[in-house]
Amino acid sequence: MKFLQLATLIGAALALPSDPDPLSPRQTCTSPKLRKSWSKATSAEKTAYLHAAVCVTTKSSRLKNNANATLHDDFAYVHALLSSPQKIHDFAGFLPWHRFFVQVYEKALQECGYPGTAMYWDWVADSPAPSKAKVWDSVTGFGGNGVSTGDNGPRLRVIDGPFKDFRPLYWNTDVSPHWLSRDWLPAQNGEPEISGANYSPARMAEVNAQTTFDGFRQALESGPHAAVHGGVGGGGRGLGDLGFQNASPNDPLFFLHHTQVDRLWWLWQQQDPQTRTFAYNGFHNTQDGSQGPTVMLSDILPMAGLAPDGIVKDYMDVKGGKLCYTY
Ligand SMILES: [Cu+2]
Repeated sequence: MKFLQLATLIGAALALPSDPDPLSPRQTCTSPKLRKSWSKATSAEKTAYLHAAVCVTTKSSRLKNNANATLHDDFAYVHALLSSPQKIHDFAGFLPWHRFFVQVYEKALQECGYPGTAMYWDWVADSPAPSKAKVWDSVTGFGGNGVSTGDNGPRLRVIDGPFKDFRPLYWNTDVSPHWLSRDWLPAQNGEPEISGANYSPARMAEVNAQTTFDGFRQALESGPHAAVHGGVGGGGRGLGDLGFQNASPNDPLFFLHHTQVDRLWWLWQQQDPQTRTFAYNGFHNTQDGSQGPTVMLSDILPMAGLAPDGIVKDYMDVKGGKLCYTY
């Protein structure tokens, strides 16, 4: 009896609110989960990931704004919705927002029975020959380049791999069902296909040389990040989902691309964790192109109903706030 009373008292003392004031001290993260490179994962791990990623394309929508939408479609819809007007790209919020977005997708995979964590495509390592990357494997990957099949409008259809029969619903926020598409940029002027020269180790070293958060963000977003989108998705031709910003999450590879972007930010933070983990600066976008207000760690990260909105400060430290992982 005495023990029970004591246990009850201790229990009451430990019963902290489950979701304290978001600006209060961070939750602890004692065993961060490791996020792996696709090229280093085992076949079993890759199979489990792909199985869950296919499951996400069959689960029903959380947003319920279209009867034919799936949970995967929700990701493309929310990303497009928050891009016009622009709330998630072309300013400091790009990095924490996409970190949050990857985490929401990682949870969706886990709700589909996946026991692992988000994985990344290390396109810096693969930049000399991007078309040889393991992510394109037709069995233990996402399938390869699209081809002209005549049944996909102008878009090039992905015809192998687990997503060959996947039909994303949206293009922008418009209902526009189509087959998943890719349109690799060819090798040219002696440089690798898929725009590989633009995310080489040398290019990435230039990005890493940036010493301010927003300098780094801008160099990464408009440099290697954009080059991968364009390289896989057809650049200005835009005949592949990943190549058009407001359709890009249609391609499940988007999340491996953005986990890599997230990892590169983490690597930059790790060069000087004391000053860089919470380094956040720059200005908000405005619709007329003028300079908006200064960004703050207390800014909201909107998720438009796909998940409860977040706050920037909870997405700066991969081992704090709402996060608990490492690379
Ligand atoms: Cu984006």
